Amino acid sequence: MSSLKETLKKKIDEHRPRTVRLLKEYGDTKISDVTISQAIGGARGVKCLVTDVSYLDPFEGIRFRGRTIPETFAALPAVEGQAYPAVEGFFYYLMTGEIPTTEQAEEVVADFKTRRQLPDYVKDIMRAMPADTHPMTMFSAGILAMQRESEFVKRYNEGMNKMEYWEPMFEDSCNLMAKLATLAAFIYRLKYKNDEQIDEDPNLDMGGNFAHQMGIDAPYDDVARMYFILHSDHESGNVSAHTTHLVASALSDAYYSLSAGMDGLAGPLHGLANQEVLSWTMKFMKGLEGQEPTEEVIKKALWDTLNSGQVIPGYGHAVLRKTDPRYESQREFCLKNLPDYPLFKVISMIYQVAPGVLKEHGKAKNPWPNVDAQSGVIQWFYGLEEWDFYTVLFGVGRALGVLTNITWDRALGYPLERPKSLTTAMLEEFAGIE
Ligand code: CMX
Repeated sequence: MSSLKETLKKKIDEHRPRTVRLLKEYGDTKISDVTISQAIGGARGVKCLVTDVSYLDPFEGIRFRGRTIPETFAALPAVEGQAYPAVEGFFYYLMTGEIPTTEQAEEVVADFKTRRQLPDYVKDIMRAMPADTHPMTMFSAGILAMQRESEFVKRYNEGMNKMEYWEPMFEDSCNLMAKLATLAAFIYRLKYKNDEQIDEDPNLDMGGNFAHQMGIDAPYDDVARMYFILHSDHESGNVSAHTTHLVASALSDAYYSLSAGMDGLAGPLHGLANQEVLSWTMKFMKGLEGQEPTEEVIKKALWDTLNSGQVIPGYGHAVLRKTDPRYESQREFCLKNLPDYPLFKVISMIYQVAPGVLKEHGKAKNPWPNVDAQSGVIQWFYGLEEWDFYTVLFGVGRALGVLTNITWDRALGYPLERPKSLTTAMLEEFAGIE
């Protein structure tokens, strides 16, 4: 058994009694009340999900397994000669809560190398899709197409004991996780580079091989590592995580669940916002017709967007009430690596102006930028200008968190998710409306 699987098994065995005890002895303890506005308003703030993989504080931002973003990057072993850790080592950390040693991280890197080849039938399906298909549709379809490979389904059909569910879920998660960057690069080369595919490099980890198969030079390998890790998890209530968890709760396997989660990520209020930010900014710059952008013109463009009833992409958040640390982390990267890049300067100017505009507008509870406001500029700088591909990158990263979560869902025996609905008339009755 691999070190990752063995450690995970140990953690699961240690954790199970905690969940059992909470259910048996404290099952009736109240943790949340639900108001009418929460029932109508997307369950905002209702505490009814459990995850130990990450926690999102509205003011501090995300912690992965208890560590902030800088603490996580500092704690994980970096890839030899590189600034960022291997994505595979981070996967070990998310799954187990333990920082892997260099050897343990390298073991996952080696294991994923044996799993990352894309089946030919997936390539055929991608090639059969119309040329104008959105890359997120291709990504989700590619994941779904591989469902026939599911170990969970095989074992379930053989009559597996409930206590063992986590194991094939973990295997499916590893098989999928290893293939996602390969699938993403394949889609990219198919869609934008005339289907001129680049063979994998068996010497490289996920981030390195992704950059290689995309055809983008260093330091894009480190950019990929940073990007995938930053986008991995944002506790359980966001649309992609919640969808993946919900679908998996029906004992649907990891392929069905992740494909559904990616469909949620493809919405403009969620992961697609990274493409929206770039398309908004490029449209704005085109409108300048070569003139230098100023805060005044940016302000006007933001107001034009708001006055036409649209949202400012990359700003606002359902939970956060400050600048997203994932934004800050990417901003620091830009300040270090591309401080004078004109597009970064525009993005920085928007950061100076947009919060004030949103405050004045008075609707958004959080006027500060989220992860998506900063990510496109980095991709653009390194030559990835096809912004409709950006959400696929988010998807590869997000899979790290949601696949970890559904493995743990099966380990802890979380049941079918089934909240209760009420009718509008019932709400009116609660409200005392005649
Ligand atoms: N621009 C304009 N209006 C905004 C806004 C923005 N960036 N953010 C919020 N608002 C508006 C909402 O549309 C809502 O308006 P209505 O009352 O007319 O419906 C009002 O402010 C209150 O919304 P909220 O409670 O502050 O925010 P929500 O929890 O409802 O929504 C989010 C959160 C992210 C969908 C929203 O801020 C938004 O649409 N942002 C722009 C899209 C975006 O960047 N999404 C990416 C989020 C991160 C990610 O998941 O990738």
